[in-house]
Amino acid sequence: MRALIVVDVQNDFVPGGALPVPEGDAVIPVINRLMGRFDVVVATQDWHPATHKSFASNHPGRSPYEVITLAGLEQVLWPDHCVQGSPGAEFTPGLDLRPVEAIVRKGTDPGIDSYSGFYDNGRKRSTGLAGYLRERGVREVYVTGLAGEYCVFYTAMDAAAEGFATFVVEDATRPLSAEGFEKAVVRMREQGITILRSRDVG
Ligand code: VGL
Ligand code: ZN
Repeated sequence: MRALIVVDVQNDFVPGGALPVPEGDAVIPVINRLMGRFDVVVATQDWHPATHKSFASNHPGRSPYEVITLAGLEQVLWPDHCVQGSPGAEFTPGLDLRPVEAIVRKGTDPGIDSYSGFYDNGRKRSTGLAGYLRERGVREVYVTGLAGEYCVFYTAMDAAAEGFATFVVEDATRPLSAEGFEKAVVRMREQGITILRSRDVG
């Protein structure tokens, strides 16, 4: 069985949102077309309380994109985004949610960020996604969505570490920065992750 993981295709991550990924909306039709080819489709949803410590606004005197130490880890400070219940946290209206069987919300602990759909950034708390996928008989995982060098990258790395054969569909993701994504691709390949185009998904 193989699963499609749709990472964080939410209003705040597409142009017009609070933390827009350039061309982020371009992934939507590609993902919609892929969904029908998978046994299981799951989506992740960045879902922060307004008090979240990844928000620069919760650190007086700090600005977005500064880097601090949070829970012992390097933390980029972000503009407020994907606040629980806000329009920016909703999936983009163009994303076809009908085939999505499970939605994993992450980033709910105000004290730590959670880029991966599997674990928080400190690897302290599991979302249960790996167990869910295993129980569904999944062995191959295809990762898509936003942003390429953050939540897609961390989700793919954890999927591989959990023993899933892992693929990243490059035209079904977009990064915040091209250079950041190039580095992420090097690390993903080292981890045995395959980067492929949607037309090459059998
Ligand atoms: C993301 C930064 C902060 C992502 C989420 O979805 O890649 N990036 N929160
Ligand atoms: Zn976030």
